[in-house]
Amino acid sequence: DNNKHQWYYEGRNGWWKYEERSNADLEAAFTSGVSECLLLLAGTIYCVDFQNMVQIRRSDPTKLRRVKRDIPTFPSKGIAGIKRLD
Ligand code: V3L
Repeated sequence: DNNKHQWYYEGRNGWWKYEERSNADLEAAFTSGVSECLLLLAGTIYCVDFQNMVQIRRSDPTKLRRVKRDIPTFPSKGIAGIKRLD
């Protein structure tokens, strides 16, 4: 089931949800057992490393964020940089 889990990346003081397409790609890759997943986000390539649970910018590996896989109701800042309205 692809809607039981949500992937999150770390922001300054909380977690952002990945947008739907990236979330589906991450979930498919993770459940297939591969060690990483490449994402193209607004023209920038990122690698999500499932061993270390980090997202790394390919062109600058110092740009690293923690990622997590959790339930969809885990508190988040919003989706892919779009702030949650509350
Ligand atoms: N999905 C969407 N945008 C991303 C992602 C992603 N998985 N990864 C990086 N970016 P870096 P606060 C984030 C954006 O890691 O206030 C948030 O989505 C990233 O956006 O250095 O710190 C917010 O829009 C950043 O703008 O390669 O919580 C913004 O940061 C840019 O790519 C501020 O969030 C460079 O990220």
